Amino acid sequence: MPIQTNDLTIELRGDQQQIALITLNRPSKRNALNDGLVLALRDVFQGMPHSVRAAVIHGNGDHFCAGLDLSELSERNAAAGLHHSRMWHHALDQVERGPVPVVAALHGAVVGGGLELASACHIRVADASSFFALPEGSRGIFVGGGGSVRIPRLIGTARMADMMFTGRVLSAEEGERSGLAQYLVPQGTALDKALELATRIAANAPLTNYALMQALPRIAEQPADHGFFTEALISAIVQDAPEAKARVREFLEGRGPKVKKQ
Ligand code: 1HE
Repeated sequence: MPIQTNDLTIELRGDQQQIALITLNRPSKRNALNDGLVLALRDVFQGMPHSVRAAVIHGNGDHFCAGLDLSELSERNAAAGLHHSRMWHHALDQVERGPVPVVAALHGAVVGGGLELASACHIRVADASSFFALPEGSRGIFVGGGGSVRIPRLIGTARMADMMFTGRVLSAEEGERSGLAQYLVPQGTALDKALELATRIAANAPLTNYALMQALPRIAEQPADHGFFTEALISAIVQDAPEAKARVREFLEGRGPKVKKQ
């Protein structure tokens, strides 16, 4: 049964309700993120049902997301702006470091705060209609939803600076080539592909997914020597789980899946 919270819908899918399909549902405003929608995103991830093992976020209508709702920007002073940005950080942190891996299904505009939201997800699938931009540069503002941290990790500082300095709009192909999206699929198929990936992710041992979400990004920020040590700790914990032992045993007994060329 779908749960409706303002402009955000959550629907549980799969035979064990293990997939959460989260829909930005404000198509008349191109899914622009007003405060209510950002807070609803936070609440959805904080209150994720225990059955859920992976989530997909997509946008209703012709676009994934037009970014910050600019109509709420005008009267904000510096202090309010600071708190507003921190509110976005907190909400998108629930996506990135929250309970489950998240796949973003992208189409149409993935711009400004919409790109910041997509960057907080763990995998991005773009269909051929997708385009990526950071119009903050030309609007006289700056990213405030974690984009300056997350986007350079995907595409590098130089590409992000180019997008903001020049208003460059990347096509779906350019987005995929530069690292904004990990999958490029035909128009209209991003959601299907994202659901397929989420179903695969949901079948992993939960501790493996936990390590990928919590340890991998932290290791990437550590000096190499610390990273190797953290890796040893987390890999020891993950392999100790009964589920890991059972999966390895299945393979050794000829029952586990082999790695197949795609
Ligand atoms: C909006 C917004 C919005 C659309 N805030 N209302 N983001 C931007 O600078 C992108 C601004 N939007 C656009 O460039 C275009 O709307 C799109 C390329 C996304 C889509 O174009 P289109 O032709 O399909 O739609 P439209 O006719 O431009 O917009 C339809 C309606 O949505 C219209 O309202 P209406 O009442 O006249 O029907 C638009 O005003 C409204 N709309 N986008 C408010 N963003 C944490 S900091 C993040 C900082 C940022 O994200 S800055 C970048 C903001």
